[in-house]
Amino acid sequence: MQRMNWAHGVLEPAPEIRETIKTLGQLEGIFQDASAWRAMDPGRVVYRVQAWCPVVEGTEGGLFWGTTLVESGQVGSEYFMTHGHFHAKRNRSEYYATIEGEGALILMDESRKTWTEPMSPGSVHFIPPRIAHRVANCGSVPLRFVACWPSDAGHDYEAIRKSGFEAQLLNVNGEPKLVRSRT
Ligand code: PAN
Ligand code: ZN
Repeated sequence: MQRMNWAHGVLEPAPEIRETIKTLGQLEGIFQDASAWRAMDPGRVVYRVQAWCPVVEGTEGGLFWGTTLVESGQVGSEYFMTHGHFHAKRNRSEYYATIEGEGALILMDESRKTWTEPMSPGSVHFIPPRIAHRVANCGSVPLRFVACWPSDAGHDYEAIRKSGFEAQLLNVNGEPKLVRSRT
């Protein structure tokens, strides 16, 4: 058994809880405005993930539980966001549920069609099979959400590193707007 602190949206530290931090420096090529990215502190934390993986990664039939905290911020006009991925086993799905903050779940299918679902405290999101997913924080406080995904889903980050998402979530006159990078 593990314990969630629901008020803070975090798992209580325990030897079984894996914690990772992603800094701007580790997210090269992810944000659209490369010169804005270069001008920022590479050590600045963009998001933190906790994962409880009670079975060995790759095991069929198990589930993992995680929390993510995306800091508030922008690279140029693009909101701070997670790297984003397809699941390596493309037919594996996932739930996200928001605890605190305001943002958007950005989804993209294999034909690169991209859309968003607004995230706010209490929103629960089903990420269907074969859909790439990432989360942007559009607010002024950290965006915290929990996730539950199959232990054999795996993560394909390479597809996103190579081709990105079809559209970026930008701050346009103070409002989040999905702007297509290609026609
Ligand atoms: C989540 C994500 C987490 C961090 O647990 O892994 O929010 O995002 P990236 O993995 O894109 O860096 C999940 O979707 N697991 O499958
Ligand atoms: Zn996922």
